[in-house]
Amino acid sequence: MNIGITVYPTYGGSGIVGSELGKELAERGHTVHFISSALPTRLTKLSERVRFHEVEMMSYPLFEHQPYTLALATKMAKVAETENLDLLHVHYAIPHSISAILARESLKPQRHLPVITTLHGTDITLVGADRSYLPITRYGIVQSDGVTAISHYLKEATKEIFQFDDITVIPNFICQTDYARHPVAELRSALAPEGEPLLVHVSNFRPVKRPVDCVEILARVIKKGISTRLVMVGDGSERTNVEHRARCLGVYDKCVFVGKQPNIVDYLSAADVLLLPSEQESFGLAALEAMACEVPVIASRVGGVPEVVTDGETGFLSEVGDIEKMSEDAARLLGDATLRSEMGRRARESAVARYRTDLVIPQYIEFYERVLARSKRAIK
Ligand code: GMT
Repeated sequence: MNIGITVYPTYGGSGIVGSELGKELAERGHTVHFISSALPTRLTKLSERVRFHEVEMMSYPLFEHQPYTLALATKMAKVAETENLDLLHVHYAIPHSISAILARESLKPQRHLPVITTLHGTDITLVGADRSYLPITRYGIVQSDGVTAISHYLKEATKEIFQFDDITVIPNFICQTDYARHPVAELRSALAPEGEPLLVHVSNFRPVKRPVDCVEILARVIKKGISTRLVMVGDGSERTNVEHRARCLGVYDKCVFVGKQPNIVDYLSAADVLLLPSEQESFGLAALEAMACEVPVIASRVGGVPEVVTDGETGFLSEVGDIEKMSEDAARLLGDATLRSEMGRRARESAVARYRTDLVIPQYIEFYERVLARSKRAIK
């Protein structure tokens, strides 16, 4: 198949999933055309089967804001024609599904170009549910030729908010060979010079991730007499608040802020426990990546997280903001190497058994085939 994929190219789970999906499809013989405002961060290697088409924006004095949605639609239609795309697969409903539908409509006189939308979370729960965006988000979803969601929770949330339920759940995935714990002795001793076990947090530091809770947990764990450090991977609007709170709590020297990192697996391989205290999480890709690297997860019992992390088996779940319970769980894990490695082993087993690429990627391919067959039948 010739597949057009659109993602947000910057940091964020949906961009990672869309990019990794494209690479996996290419490995299975399909040709993938990424259509985006910039080269997605995970797309380090382009090839004959993985191509990139940049959306160019025309600046004009009349345009106070450049109309990206229209520029994207124009590019999608152009690539669809020149590269003979079989379908467009967009990740994140707003504005990608709207652009794809516009592209499809503009090509209608010539042919039908099926549009598939994958919902990732905040496109529904935050953006889509904002009253001002609700009707247009609903339109994008309803008008798509196929819709997938990355968790059962998200499917239910979409049903409730948009009264639309023709949604196929295809979960996020990990490549079990790329995401595996490996020796990182040098990094480990740089992060934990006294050999102490490490807490890690990986996110885009947006308020929804509640990264400040991580330093609150760190301070409480240290107070319980456990020697540890917290590695903060990523960057975003909350970082200054996190640093400020760490200073107030007197634990700033126990935190290592490493910013955005391309080699997440190295940091996970150096870590002992992942903290994911999010306010909302429709899946929790960071949890899955950690589990694949044998790192047990301490997370909020929210959204799709309980589908990924089994409480008491592969990590511990708590109510949002319950930093006391999260600290107790963290202290328990950090203070007990046997429990940690037992949970880490089960976490890896569970991640691989349920979310490995050779289980999930075929689900996307079958879904594409189903949508294509349905579209062909509708045209006849
Ligand atoms: O929250 C983020 O990190 C970004 C956001 C996105 O769409 O890029 O993530 C959402 O999609 C991820 C990939 O499917 C999920 O793992 C995250 O749980 C989801 N984030 C939220 O629901 C808050």
